[in-house]
Amino acid sequence: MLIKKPDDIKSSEITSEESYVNRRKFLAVAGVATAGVLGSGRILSAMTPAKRQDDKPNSWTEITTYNNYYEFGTGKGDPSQNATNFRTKPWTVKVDGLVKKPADYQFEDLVKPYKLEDRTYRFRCVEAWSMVIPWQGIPLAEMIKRFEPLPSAKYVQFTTIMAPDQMPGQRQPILPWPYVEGLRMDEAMHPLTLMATGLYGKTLPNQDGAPLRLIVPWKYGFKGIKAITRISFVENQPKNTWQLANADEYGFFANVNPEVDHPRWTQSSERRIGQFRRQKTLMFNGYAEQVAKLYTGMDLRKNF
Ligand SMILES: Nc1nc2c(c(=O)[nH]1)N[C@H]1C(S)=C(S)[C@@H](COP(=O)(O)O)O[C@H]1N2
Ligand SMILES: [Mo]
Repeated sequence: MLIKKPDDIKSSEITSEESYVNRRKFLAVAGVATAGVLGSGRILSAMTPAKRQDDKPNSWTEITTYNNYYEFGTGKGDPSQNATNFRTKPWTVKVDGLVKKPADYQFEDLVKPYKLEDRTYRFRCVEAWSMVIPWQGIPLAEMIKRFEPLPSAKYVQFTTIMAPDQMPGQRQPILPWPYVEGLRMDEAMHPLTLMATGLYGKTLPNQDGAPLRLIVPWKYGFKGIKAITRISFVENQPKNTWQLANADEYGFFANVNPEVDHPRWTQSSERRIGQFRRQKTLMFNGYAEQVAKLYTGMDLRKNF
């Protein structure tokens, strides 16, 4: 059956990661209407499995005007409009919990010891759109080593700044604020995991999570928490914001997995922003060779 995928629906119609509206009924109805409008050729081409398309980076404009950042609004264009005056200086990151060197680090002191690395990664949102993004940043492992976590630290929790005066979304109960995320220690220490400070070799724009945001390229985009102000080392698996909002639809791991559909849409394919043809989604977003071993023996249907 042809139904509208979340990214085929105009952003003005939905905020598709929101869990509050049961969209199933609407999707079924919209699907009937859509099938009548499209020619059968269009339907066929949309159904034909696409060849893997090139991984040419998305443009600066695409990456900085099509965003998810609910603190600045739920529309894709809202963050670029509303985050322009967000203050990222001065910026403090509190490091606490099970570490030998807990401290309040000034952003400049936090990044000073490292050479920034350029890393172009595939980025896959749980809403089934994707981009290729040339990040700049610091491997999270290098940053974590400096804090000297204790052996009892099994997970890392990240917290976004709470600034309702600057973030209009935080003045409304769109999500439980502040936004939080977590990684298992081995995921946090994996060489692919990046603490991003930049984009295309430039300072990270506010709408993309300045001054500091997480990038875990084999996971859905929501793991990439923005405007991080606290890093806590903990013993027990912390919950993330989307789990807190809707535990049936969003899990802790959020590994990109084309075989495990979201309850409301397929995850087997994706639309690369700027391209028309959908393409197949790859296991672990194409990074299986590097990361599959982190999950051996785990049931990935249960641990979604
Ligand atoms: N603090 C915070 N971080 C966040 C979000 C958010 O709403 N608030 N959205 C997440 C989601 S759902 C995605 S897809 C990515 C989007 O990152 P981008 O706008 O840089 O592409 O940010 C993630 N990080
Ligand atoms: Mo997302």
